[in-house]
Amino acid sequence: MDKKMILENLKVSIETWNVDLAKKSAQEAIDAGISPAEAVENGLGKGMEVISQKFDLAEIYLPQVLAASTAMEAALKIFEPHMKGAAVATKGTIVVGTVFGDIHEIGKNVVAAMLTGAGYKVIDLGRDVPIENFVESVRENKADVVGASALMTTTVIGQKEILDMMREEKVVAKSIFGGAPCNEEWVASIGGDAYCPSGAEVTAMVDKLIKG
Ligand code: B12
Repeated sequence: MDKKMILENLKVSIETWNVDLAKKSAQEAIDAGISPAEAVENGLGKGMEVISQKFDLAEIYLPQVLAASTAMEAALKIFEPHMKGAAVATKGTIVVGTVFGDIHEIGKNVVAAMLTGAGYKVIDLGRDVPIENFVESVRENKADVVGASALMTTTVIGQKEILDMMREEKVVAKSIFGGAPCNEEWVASIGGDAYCPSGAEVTAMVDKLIKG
């Protein structure tokens, strides 16, 4: 099967919340030498965009979004060992998590896997993480970078609260943010260092942040 077809099948597997197709196509992608970043960017992620549009138009409802997420997670599990590479963590330490009140974690998981694969020590705090836990973890682990995901307009404020608390407690690290309601203007307005729109770009962006 050619590369284009495999990417199309990955997309379709999410659109149709077909776990078996997601797993099968993920394995085919690996066998065909498609990188996990490309599979997410041009396959699985495209399927999730369709799900998102249909949800917006009320053509589908939450159970279908959840089913699509399950298919996405099943595919990511298959890619995971291939994202971990020969990671001897020497490049730096990054704390990541999804902010308090927000249970969306797929994007954050993609980012964590990409960074781990690139040789960073990633401390993944999970989802729905209290602000103080981000700050505490950065301090304890002497992290170089803090990264926070927020997927809702109601929770994106958590990204600002992390920076506010770090300033208050004089905890110093570079910061990078992402998620649907987040953009460059928002990150600039809260005094963050970088906005990252996708997992495909995160490694280069974090490399740049650390090099100063
Ligand atoms: C899948 C999904 C869910 C799944 C989540 C499953 C899971 N395990 O994560 C489920 C079904 C559980 C869910 C629940 C809800 N959801 Co929802 N969900 C989505 C959906 C369709 C896709 C998100 C996703 O996984 N995308 C795929 C990943 C790969 O992409 P991504 O998240 O954008 O991440 C990439 C980049 O953004 C970036 N990135 C993201 N974070 C970070 C962080 C860092 C540090 C960096 C560097 C980069 C980075 O890199 C990632 C990888 O490429 C979005 C739509 C959207 N436009 O995002 C709605 C969406 C986010 N959900 C929404 C809502 C309203 C909800 C619910 C409140 C629904 C409800 N009524 O219960 C609940 C949330 C409850 C809560 N307290 O959190 C709304 C939010 C609206 C708003 N207020 O802003 C959205 C926008 C849908 C919509 N258009 O209405 N959801």
